[in-house]
Amino acid sequence: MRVLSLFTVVTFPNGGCAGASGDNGTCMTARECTARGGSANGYCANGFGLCCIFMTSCGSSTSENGTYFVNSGYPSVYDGTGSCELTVIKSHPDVCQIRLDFNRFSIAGPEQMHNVCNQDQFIVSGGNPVPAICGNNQGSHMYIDAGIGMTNPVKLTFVTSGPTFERLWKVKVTQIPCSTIYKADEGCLQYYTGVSGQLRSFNYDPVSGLQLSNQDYGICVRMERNFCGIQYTACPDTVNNRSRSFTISGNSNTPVNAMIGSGAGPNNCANDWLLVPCGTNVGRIQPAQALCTDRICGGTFSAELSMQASTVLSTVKPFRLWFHTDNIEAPVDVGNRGFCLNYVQQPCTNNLV
Ligand SMILES: *[C@@H]1O[C@H](CO)[C@@H](O)[C@H](O)[C@H]1NC(C)=O
Ligand SMILES: *[C@@H]1O[C@H](CO)[C@@H](O)[C@H](O)[C@H]1NC(C)=O
Ligand SMILES: *[C@@H]1O[C@H](CO)[C@@H](O)[C@H](O)[C@H]1NC(C)=O
Ligand SMILES: [Ca+2]
Repeated sequence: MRVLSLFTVVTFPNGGCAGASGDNGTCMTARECTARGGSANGYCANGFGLCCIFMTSCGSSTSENGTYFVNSGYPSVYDGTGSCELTVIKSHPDVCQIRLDFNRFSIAGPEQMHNVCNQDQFIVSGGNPVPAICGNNQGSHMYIDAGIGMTNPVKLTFVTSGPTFERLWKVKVTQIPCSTIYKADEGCLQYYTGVSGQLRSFNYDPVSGLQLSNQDYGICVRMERNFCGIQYTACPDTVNNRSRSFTISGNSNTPVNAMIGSGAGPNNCANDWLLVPCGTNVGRIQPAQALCTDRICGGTFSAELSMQASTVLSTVKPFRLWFHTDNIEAPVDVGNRGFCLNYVQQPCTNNLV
């Protein structure tokens, strides 16, 4: 029989753990958790450690990996105005990116003429340029470039102003080491993995979400092994008679065809667009590079001037889209929801290389 003396010290690695509440934390001793400002929430390391959760709100700073940044009064809603800021300090010089997961994200949406976030805003500063967003973004994420070494900290700010609104947010802040394979590619505000998935613009909601103005960012899909192309299809829209799951320009209260290209003119995408590199409708012959269509806008998702939505294939690698909007909507662009696309990667057969 093994006897543990009173003086045996049990050690275990400070790994990630799932707390009893469903939040994720870091496994450590009770004493360490208290010293670092966390709160113990269930056991880990076979009962030798406690799952220490870090949750913080306005005016604080954190260097703890996996910190949850919540609104003042969380889990109750916050209906006040002001500015609520979290400073994120690298836990280690070898941290290159910060991943933000919007577990809860409901703040006032944009004004309804030009869809500009001028009441409430979520602002990220200190990293790569990130467009300000607002509205409802639960389930969405962002990757922030934190630079190399101990650079300026990244700051996350919720600005709330304007009329009464039941705001709620809970943003998980994960620090990603430079050396890991799950780091996002350079220049991707959003980074998706997996053979299939769904991409949505910020504040997308088929019922009442409005496409946000002043956006300009990359959306990347990791090329999985043995996949050579990617197909995008507008998501099903179960609430509108005519699908609004791809409505980027035009008056969406009436049917609007797909528009393509970058020139000026009514059927071009000079102002707001989704760039799908060399996108072609499935079943069409891939054009020569010089004839590629890149920008798609309008109110129908297709790589051709059409009223009929289509699945669009792109074989340009790596897989990435770019979304751009200017700061004008009315009177030409009305009721646009932005986009929701389902993607499926295509295997390196069927003439895809
Ligand atoms: C905890 O981690 C799991 C696994 O990564 C994830 O699916 C879940 O959403 C996380 N929960 C929270 C509240 O962050
Ligand atoms: C932060 O936690 C995640 C898992 O939640 C882990 O993958 C990552 O390596 C951790 N970052 C650091 C700097 O330890
Ligand atoms: C859909 O069309 C029907 C019949 O034209 C109309 O009554 C209904 O209000 C429409 N619904 C929406 C959400 O536009
Ligand atoms: Ca616009």
